[in-house]
Amino acid sequence: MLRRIDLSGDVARYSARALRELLPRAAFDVNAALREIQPLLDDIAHRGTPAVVEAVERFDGVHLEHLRVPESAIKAAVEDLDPDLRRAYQTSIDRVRKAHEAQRLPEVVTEVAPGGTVTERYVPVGRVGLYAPGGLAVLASSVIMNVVPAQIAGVESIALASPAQKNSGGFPDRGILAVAGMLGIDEVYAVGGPTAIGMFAYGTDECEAVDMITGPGNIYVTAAKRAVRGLVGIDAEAGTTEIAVVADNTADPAHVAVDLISQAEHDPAAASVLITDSDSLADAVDIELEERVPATRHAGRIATALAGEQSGTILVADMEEAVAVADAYSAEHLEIQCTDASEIAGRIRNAGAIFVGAYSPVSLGDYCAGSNHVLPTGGCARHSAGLSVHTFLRGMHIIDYTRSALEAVAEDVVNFAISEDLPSHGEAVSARFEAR
Ligand code: HSO
Ligand code: ZN
Repeated sequence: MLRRIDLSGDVARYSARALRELLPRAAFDVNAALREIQPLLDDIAHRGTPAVVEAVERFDGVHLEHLRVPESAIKAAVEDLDPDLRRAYQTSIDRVRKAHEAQRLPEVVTEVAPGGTVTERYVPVGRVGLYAPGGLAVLASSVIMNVVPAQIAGVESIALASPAQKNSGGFPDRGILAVAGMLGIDEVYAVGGPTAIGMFAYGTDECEAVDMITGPGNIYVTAAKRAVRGLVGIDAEAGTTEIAVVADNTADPAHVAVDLISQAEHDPAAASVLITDSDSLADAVDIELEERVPATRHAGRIATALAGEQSGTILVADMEEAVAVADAYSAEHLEIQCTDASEIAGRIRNAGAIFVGAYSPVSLGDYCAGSNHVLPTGGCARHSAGLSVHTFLRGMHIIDYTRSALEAVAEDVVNFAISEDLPSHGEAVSARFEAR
């Protein structure tokens, strides 16, 4: 079922970059999507609300009198929640809060020289727009993953946008509304896709412009975020989801298979990659996949994702090669299902998040582990982290020197400035100590 790429014994011959070229990965042409949606963004920038209303009508088939969802609809969604689902939402919220509390950054004052301090202060972004996609799966869990870190960071104003659903009376999905209500978010817009990104970035008379936009979405949402970046801050660009599993012959092939299937369920373009030193495990996983995929609810897109260019099994000689391949691939989600899983996990440098051992599947992290599920895709885990409290904080230096502290360093500033042919920079310091 999964195509095989046999690198066993060869891994050390390649640089990480060359290795990356050999590994499966989906092509993701954001700039082509950007060309398609630029006129929409320009229209929203110029005409505001009417442009948003027309776009919602065109793309979602819903005519909105107001973009903003009334608070009564949010309250009703919370009240109507099935008790079991409410408990699941609450478990997720509680655990995500608990784990993200650890990401708070304290203010640090450093006395660099006697009388001269530099303070590292973290200031939350003022207003954030969170996007929760509709599409193939409407993900209420993503609202939790975005809102909780923003709230812990201290963001004062949080707006949420999610596509109007035809079968929800023109409101966003009820699960999304319910989670928003449970999190205390009352500013919700029934606007989806790149339209929502334009609305947040440029602002309209109904929705004040934001300082930062976060949240996942399809390639058009990603393209829109790329287009407005700079005008507003954005989190990392989200691509299609991916899972890599490092497994040896002690792994349970059924566990590996169900996890590969779980993320393939998101999208026909999702990537499921197995990295193993065991031919027999690779065969057993293939057998499990053959048996299980047809019985899944979304068999069509799962089969497409698993058979796609972006998925496959990478055969390696040993765990050392497995670690090198996993690092080169830099998966959004990396599972380690082998002996000494936590030791192997400790050697990994590039991954959005690492799921250790037989009982930490990615889908636990998608909902209820406490970890964040907004993670870098497409190899971006080499240089970027997932969404966190830090995403919503800006470090700021506060510089406070006394007269004598400045005087003590004045000569160094003057000499440095002269060397750059910027003598007035030096004079700004020395003038303070000249007799007048
Ligand atoms: N695996 C997705 C997140 C998600 N899964 C939400 C289910 N719901 C990207 O990390
Ligand atoms: Zn998922």
